[in-house]
Amino acid sequence: MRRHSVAVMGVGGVGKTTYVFRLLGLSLKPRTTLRPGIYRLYLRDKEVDFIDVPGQVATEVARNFAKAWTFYVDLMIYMYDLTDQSSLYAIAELHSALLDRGITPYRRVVLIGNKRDLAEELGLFVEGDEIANAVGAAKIYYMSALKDNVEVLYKPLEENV
Ligand SMILES: Nc1nc2c(ncn2[C@@H]2O[C@H](COP(=O)(O)OP(=O)(O)OP(=O)(O)O)[C@@H](O)[C@H]2O)c(=O)[nH]1
Ligand SMILES: [Mg+2]
Repeated sequence: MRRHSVAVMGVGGVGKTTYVFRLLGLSLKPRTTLRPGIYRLYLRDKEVDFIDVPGQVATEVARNFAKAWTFYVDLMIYMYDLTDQSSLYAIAELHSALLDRGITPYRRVVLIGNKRDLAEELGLFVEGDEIANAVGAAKIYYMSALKDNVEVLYKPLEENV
């Protein structure tokens, strides 16, 4: 079985751990992540190590990632909150903080705009195209890690690892 590594990064509160827990089939409600976590999950014939890092601000997220994982990942998932423009801009900052640390961070990168349910409710939907281009993301996924069916949540993995 081939092993793959995936990391999800974004500033505090965008829904990274919620996403990981849903992929694992856990019904726990996460608290603020305090230290990096690595979770193993299985995707058909693939074994995937999934890295979830804490951090309130971009530079801290980059630092935590560097601590947890010093070599490259197959897939980097940058996540932001669709209702929070600053969480999207933080991705660009996060990205350059990683490059500054001399980490060649990934083979492939995608962007997830999370909290789609909330964005629709509030009528506030921050589109990610520009930042996706800036960081070289292959694709953008809009979803609700909290409410979508798990098949929707698996798409970024199925299509990119
Ligand atoms: N409405 C809505 N809330 C969400 C969604 N995903 C996550 N949340 C909520 O957002 C809050 C933060 O979620 P977490 O998964 O802890 O966020 P995180 O990115 O892991 O945050 P840190 O661990 O601090 O970096 C929680 O209250 C979640 O229930 C979503 O898709 N929709
Ligand atoms: Mg977390």
